[in-house]
Amino acid sequence: MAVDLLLGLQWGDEGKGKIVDVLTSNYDIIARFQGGPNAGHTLEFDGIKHVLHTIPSGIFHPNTINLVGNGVVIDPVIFKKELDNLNQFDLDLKKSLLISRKAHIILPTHRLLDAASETAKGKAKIGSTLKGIGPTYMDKTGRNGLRIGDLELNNWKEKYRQLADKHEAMISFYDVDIQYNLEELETEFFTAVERLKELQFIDSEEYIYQAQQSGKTILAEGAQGSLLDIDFGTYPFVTSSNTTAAGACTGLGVAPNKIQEVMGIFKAYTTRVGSGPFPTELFDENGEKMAKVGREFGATTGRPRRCGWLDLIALKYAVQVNGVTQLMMMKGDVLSGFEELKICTAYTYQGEKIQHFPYTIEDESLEPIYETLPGWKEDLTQKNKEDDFPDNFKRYIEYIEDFIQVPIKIVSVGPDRKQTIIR
Ligand code: 2SA
Ligand code: MG
Repeated sequence: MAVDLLLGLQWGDEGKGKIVDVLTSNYDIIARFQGGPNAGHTLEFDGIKHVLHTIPSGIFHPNTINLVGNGVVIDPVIFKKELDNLNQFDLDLKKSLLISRKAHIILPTHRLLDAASETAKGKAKIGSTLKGIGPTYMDKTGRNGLRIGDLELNNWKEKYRQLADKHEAMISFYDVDIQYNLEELETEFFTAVERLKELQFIDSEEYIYQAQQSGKTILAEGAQGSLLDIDFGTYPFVTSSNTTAAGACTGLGVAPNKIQEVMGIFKAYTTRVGSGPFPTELFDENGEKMAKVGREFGATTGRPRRCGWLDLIALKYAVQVNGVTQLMMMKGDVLSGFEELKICTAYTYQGEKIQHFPYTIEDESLEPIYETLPGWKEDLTQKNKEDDFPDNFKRYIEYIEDFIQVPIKIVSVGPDRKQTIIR
């Protein structure tokens, strides 16, 4: 059987958690392939909100296997907290949650290094989530990392010590004032590692292969968004993993010709949390309204998200890089009550009109060119079929489909599982 992908097409927070949760019943396995506790995937059902960071969003479905793939970076401390939060549910995590032996581990000193690096950068900081993501991937590609499988070896604490000592030397190199008590952090870390060891560590690429051979259905769940991809995002204001479709191949060990549907999620407007360029960003009451109605706060850090109009040049770029076969539009309900809506359909760049995503969008000369569409007043959150949508909302959807040339298969009109219209 083939593997389907579900990816965010903007700067993250498109609503991946909700859609995975809605789609889970179609799949046997939900697998995360990159990122780590920087992610915040929000699920809402029975009137309660749940935020997941490293654990895949299929975890609330009793018959689904949830796999944390080799491309993910795991902080045992945060992972343990997530497990503790799941205690209130009757879940058999020893069976339903599997971890790749090849996934890399975030050490407490990785988090400190993240903070030191950001502090040293001052105004030029990336606006990272301070979860140690960048330093951990640096150790992975630098061939120094500690992996989940190492925890099964007798000498893993020696490996740990070597790496942590190196990090301490690096922290002092940064010449910034970072206060920490490593002993306390390590006690917490070692306790969390023991909890993690109660779960199943597996050779996940073999597991995924055998699952495919036996006809199981697999959904790869992306984290962050395409514009935060280490190669194709707005570098250096990106995360440190490949968030795009190719990342699912390397982050799980799935062959490219085994990928079938590539589902791309986008918000009906745009948000970004952290630093970096954002051409359609709004600094007026329209942006404030999106932030307020859309409750746009970081699900991991609580930071307010920047808001702006939908950028179809950026969206088309993400669709191209990922090979998106179907789109899902989230949070159209947030745009109710706007007199008119702007959509970016081109940029002026160095004096010329362009319709592609250039090398850098940080260029001062880059300005969005907008089309204006009429807004709608009606509340969408109670609509349960497309026929009931206001005409101008239908027009908004059709405009996007025409421009991108990929069908929008799901329209979400609210955070709950039930507020999902399949087309
Ligand atoms: P990092 O921590 O090294 O990955 O940060 C690098 C950049 O990537 C951005 N980033 C994110 N952007 C949106 N959502 C993310 N997850 C959380 C959420 C974020 C939060 O769901 O709301 O709570 O603040 C996420 N994770 C990383 C980050 O802002 C940097 O720009
Ligand atoms: Mg999020």
